[in-house]
Amino acid sequence: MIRSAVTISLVPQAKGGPFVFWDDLEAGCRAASDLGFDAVEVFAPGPDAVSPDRLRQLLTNYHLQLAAVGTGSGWVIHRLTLTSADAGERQRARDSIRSMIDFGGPFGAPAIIGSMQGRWGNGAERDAARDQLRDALDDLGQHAKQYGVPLLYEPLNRYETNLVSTVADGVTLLQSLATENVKLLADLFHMNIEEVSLADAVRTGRGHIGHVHFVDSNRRPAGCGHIDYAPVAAALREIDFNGYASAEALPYPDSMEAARLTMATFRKHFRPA
Ligand code: LER
Ligand code: MN
Repeated sequence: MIRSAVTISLVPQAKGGPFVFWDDLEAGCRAASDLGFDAVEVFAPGPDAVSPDRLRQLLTNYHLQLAAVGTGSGWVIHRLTLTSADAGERQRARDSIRSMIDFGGPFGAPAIIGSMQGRWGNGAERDAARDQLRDALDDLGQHAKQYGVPLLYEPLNRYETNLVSTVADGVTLLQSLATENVKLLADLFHMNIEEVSLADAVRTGRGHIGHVHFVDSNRRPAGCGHIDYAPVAAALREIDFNGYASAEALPYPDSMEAARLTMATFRKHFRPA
């Protein structure tokens, strides 16, 4: 069954970014629970921002799962990527992601590699960057295995990376890895920019899609742009996707309303009466 999740950002440097709830983990969990979400996806400044005990207590109190954890603070705060021209930066990027895998893993939550993949150029050669990305995904994917969770790799639109921007290229990348423990994150905002057909792209990702960022064409909450969700939802069911549709969207018009609008669209397509 496809489950619902909503993002909570605890990273002040990410202000203006596509996260529904901000700054206050408990308030975000309470709102998510009140609105009927199954889970929260947490974007934290690092693995020490929230103690595991506190997180467990909040998840228990509000009857929520941890859907996934972001790793992008390594980029947003420290400007690290897995494909930097600088070997020390690449190593620190890997260490930073590994620490987030260790944070989410005990909660059954996979870590997401999105902006931490970086891009080639600026001193980084294209083929070298691709090799570095593959090597890091193999290493970190295997590391995640001990927790029984995959590592999530997210193709991003052309303005955010020049490495992998479509589901098809993501599948090709995954097939070139030694590990089978890396899954794709299909973000409907990025896909709306890059794919010919969202539903066809979902079908191309059969067996590889592990998580969905559920958001509209303009990065507002699902239902506030021009994505036609019916064929996307049908394709996700057709490929037997049973992960999270997680609202990574702008807090438009505000956090609470963004979460409410997302839930209405989620229910319409994934919980029809
Ligand atoms: C970035 O645009 C994005 O979609 C995030 O999920 C990446 O970490
Ligand atoms: Mn995303």
